[in-house]
Amino acid sequence: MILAVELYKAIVIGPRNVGKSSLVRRYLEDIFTETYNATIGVDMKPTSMDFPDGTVVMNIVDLGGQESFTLLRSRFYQGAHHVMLIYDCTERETFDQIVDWYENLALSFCEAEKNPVSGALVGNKCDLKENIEVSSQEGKQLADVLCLDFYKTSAKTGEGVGELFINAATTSRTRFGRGGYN
Ligand SMILES: Nc1nc2c(ncn2[C@@H]2O[C@H](COP(=O)(O)OP(=O)(O)OP(=O)(O)O)[C@@H](O)[C@H]2O)c(=O)[nH]1
Ligand SMILES: [Mg+2]
Repeated sequence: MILAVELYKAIVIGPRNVGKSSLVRRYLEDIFTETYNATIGVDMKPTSMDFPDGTVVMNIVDLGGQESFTLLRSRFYQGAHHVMLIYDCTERETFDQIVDWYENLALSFCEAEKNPVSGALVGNKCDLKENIEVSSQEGKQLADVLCLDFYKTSAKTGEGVGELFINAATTSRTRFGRGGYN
């Protein structure tokens, strides 16, 4: 029996400095660095995941969060099967921006896609327990309103990171079945 390969595109978005690239790095390379190197534009990282009934290749598209990339970013929204929308749970300002990010994303999707946005809202840096400004309960409530799954993560300790990316593959499979780009 020949097992099919399914191809999906997952985009990682959210304000600058919230830890998007760190989450991707933790998942793909299992490392964490304290120094901040802003993503200039976009960083694409394909990865494969084996399931009992076949392989998923997921192109992880990590988009720089700086204002100056707003226009560029929206081009990479097209064709996405899954979105990971990240905020920093120690910076309320980043949580307050999430609805705007979601609306921009939804606008691009409505123009270009048949399907509504689906994915996860992610409260990162949950290891910094003393500095939490946004509770998990608030995060979960907003995720429910936006019809997204909710994850609490730490790129530093690895908490929730594997689950987040496996969820990206499994929900893409559930929604788009075999195929993706095929
Ligand atoms: N304590 C802690 N620090 C984190 C965590 N994730 C990221 N950081 C730190 O936060 C800073 C920003 O991380 P990045 O992953 O570069 O953030 P980004 O969202 O990709 O930023 P842009 O590319 O500019 O949009 C770095 O100094 C990281 O070390 C985390 O889970 N816990
Ligand atoms: Mg980055």
